[in-house]
Amino acid sequence: QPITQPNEIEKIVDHALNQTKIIDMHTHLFPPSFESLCLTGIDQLLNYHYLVSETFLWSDLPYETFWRLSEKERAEYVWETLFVHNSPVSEAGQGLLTILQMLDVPVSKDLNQIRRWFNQQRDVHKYIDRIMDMANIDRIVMTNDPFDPVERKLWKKQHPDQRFLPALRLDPLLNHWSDTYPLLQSMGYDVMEKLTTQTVEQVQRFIRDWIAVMNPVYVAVSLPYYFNYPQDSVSTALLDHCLLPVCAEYRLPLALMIGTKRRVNPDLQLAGDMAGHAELTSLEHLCRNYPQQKFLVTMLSRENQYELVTLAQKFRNMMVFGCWWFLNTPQLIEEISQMRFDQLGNRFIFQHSDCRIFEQLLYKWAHSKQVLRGMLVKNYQALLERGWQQTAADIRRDIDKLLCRNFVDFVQLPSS
Ligand code: RAT
Ligand code: ZN
Repeated sequence: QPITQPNEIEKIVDHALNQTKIIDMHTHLFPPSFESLCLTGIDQLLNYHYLVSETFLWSDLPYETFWRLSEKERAEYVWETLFVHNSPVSEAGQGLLTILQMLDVPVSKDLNQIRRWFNQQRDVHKYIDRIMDMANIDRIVMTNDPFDPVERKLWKKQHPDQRFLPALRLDPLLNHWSDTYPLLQSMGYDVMEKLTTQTVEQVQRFIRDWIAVMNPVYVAVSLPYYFNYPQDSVSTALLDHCLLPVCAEYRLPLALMIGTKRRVNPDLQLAGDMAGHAELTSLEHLCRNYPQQKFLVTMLSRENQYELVTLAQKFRNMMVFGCWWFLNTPQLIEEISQMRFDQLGNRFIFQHSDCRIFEQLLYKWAHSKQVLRGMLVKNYQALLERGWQQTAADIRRDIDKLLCRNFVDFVQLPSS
């Protein structure tokens, strides 16, 4: 039945948004089998690096003193600073409130009372199931770092939970070769600083070995804002001779997350990075030079979004995804996604969460979907006004593409 009334659209969009199973294609989450890497609970939530950097804005506590505190004490410090002595209006602050509200946690300014609720959630498997269920998340793509010694060991174990899909993340390889080749040597790869034929073969062997261990759905790197390709540089050579040939061999998409400016304030540790304006010609070269290679692309700088969307229009081997990191706020999600709808139609991956702690799935997706709802209603009402015959099934299909299928089809993932 074609839709005839504008008010039908809201209902259909709401229903479809509630029903559609999401695949969260970039997170830092791990299932419980990854032991210490699987993060849940209020103290972890308060230690989120977005909240930590905000806390320091209100505090003259020496950085070292903060980092010497236990995780519990740091959580208390963040809580006192941002939630007791301030109103938590930032996106990360409101996000925590959304989590508490969605989980029905009795909220007061007394952190210990909130902790009591979280302490009662003893079965981590059931707890995670409940959160994924509430957020309607079907599958979660992890970020898997073979250079992290803790994670490397954990890959010796079996990880049977099929809902968690690996992504092989190789930042150190491409971005810090001079620190990375000694690491490769210590892992048994016969490499040297100069990219000799043997070194190239050994780096390829390293990538293949980890593909065999992880069976990733894609390979990923984040790249600095000054990333430049092609260039007479190690990172160009590593891309052309090591990474891209192995991706081609396994038909693995490469995710490029472009525009980081790392360690702007190293005292903040993980919270010390920011964004920089990047240059798009490099991406253009990659897409043109490797037409068979699929690239999943997101960029960190707001100022790059317009160029990115126009470039994405030119290359079908590129799929734009998500509003990354500092762009993951309602205002910027709306601005950026509307630009994408206008120029790409429904052919982009609406969002990824970048969650590090499980409960964050609740707020990141609730906030993003709230914005999406408004845009979808507007889009379909505009089509109706133009006399377009559309059905609920059309709308459901489109929403499925934005939240799941565009990714699944692009990386050629088997359906769950
Ligand atoms: O968003 C974040 O939590 C950042 O710290 C980064 O991890 C970023 O998303 C990345 O994947 O590099
Ligand atoms: Zn991330």
